Amino acid sequence: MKTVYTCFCTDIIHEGHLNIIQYAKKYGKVIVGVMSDEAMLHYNRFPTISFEERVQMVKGMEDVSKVVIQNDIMYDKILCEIKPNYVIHGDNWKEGPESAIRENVIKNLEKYGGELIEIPYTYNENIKRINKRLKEKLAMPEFRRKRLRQFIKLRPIVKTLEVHSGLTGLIAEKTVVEHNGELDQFDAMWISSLCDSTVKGKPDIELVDMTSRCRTIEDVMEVTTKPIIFDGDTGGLVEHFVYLVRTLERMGVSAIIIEDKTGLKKNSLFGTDVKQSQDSIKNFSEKIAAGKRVQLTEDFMIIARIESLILEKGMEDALMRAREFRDAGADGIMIHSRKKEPDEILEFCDKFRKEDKSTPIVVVPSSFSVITEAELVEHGVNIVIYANQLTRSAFPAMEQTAKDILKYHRAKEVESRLMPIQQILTLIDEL
Ligand code: SPV
Ligand code: MG
Repeated sequence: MKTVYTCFCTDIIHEGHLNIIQYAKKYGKVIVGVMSDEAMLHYNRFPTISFEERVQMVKGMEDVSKVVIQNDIMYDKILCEIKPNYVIHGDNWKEGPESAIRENVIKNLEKYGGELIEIPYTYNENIKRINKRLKEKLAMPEFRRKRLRQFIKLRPIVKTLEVHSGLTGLIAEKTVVEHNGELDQFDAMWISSLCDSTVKGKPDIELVDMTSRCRTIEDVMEVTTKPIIFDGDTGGLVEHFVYLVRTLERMGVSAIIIEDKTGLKKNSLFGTDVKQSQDSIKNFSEKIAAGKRVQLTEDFMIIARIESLILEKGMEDALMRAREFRDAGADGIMIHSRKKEPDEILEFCDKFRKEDKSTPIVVVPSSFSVITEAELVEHGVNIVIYANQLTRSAFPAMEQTAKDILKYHRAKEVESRLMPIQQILTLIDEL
């Protein structure tokens, strides 16, 4: 009997999936692959049920002869293993990043004479509603909050993009690329103090108050599902910090990063060009411990950011602080540098990892942007934050547009650089 293969990366079975199975069974014995969490995270939404539950769900389907695990997005390995006569898929993958998967399937089927069957993708009001409900579930505080910890476990490195509005949130949420046969997307979002201030035309000196910063979080949360890491600057007074932890935790933020500075905070990328003072280990440890004490869930993370390298206090000081802050309860360590080369960051990571195998390390490669994610993984980094690149790319583009309109006394000359209205409209989901 001939075999037909299809891969499901879904956490709910709806009529679209049933259609595929009904169609498939006409061709032979139906084998369904369940895509692993790790593979799904490269391009799909986060599963709302566990991998084991997804396997059980598919096993329970009528007309499915066999369930296998598909560990990769691409089909090379699975098709080589089971060599089905047919692969069946909805025709919705002909466009966009998923077309790379389609090409991969065709290439692999050609190797042994297998055939691809494409059937019209079922998309109706009911399926739309189901998808929307799943998305809304992912956005709920109790689901969103814990997702950063889940990502740290599932991803070699958690890729985090700065966002400061609903629109930038949508970019972090929806951008998926295909490059060299691989698909990828961002995992998490960073609410930067620098960009949240800059977009308001304010300096990054803890001037934008928490009500306003929480409003930014709300704007982002309203239209996204990915987990949020909040830049909490110094965390302020301990007496205020504990309230902030509660607020963020309740909102569904996954982590706050606070830096061991005191007094009037200036942006770290000024380094020693401006006066900045580092907090004592004792004070800062107390702040971390106070935050951990008031936290109500196991999900929320307080990450300690060490400014010793920025302030040229040396590697030993940075390492000592890392140990102390971790022992005070910090759920992770962010180490920062403004050097062009990543050497001191990597030295810190290597030394810290030698003595501590598990505390997550966070790195923000703004000035040492040469470093790749693969290199960071090699040195034990768990989270990479692209902290300001969206803002820095938008500003020059907007400024140039403004200049050109002034210059030409009309907008025609800038038109070719602009996103078509139709495209910007489709970025925004309607209820
Ligand atoms: C931010 O994005 O606000 C940060 C990172 O704190 S940095 O600007 O590099 O200090
Ligand atoms: Mg900041």
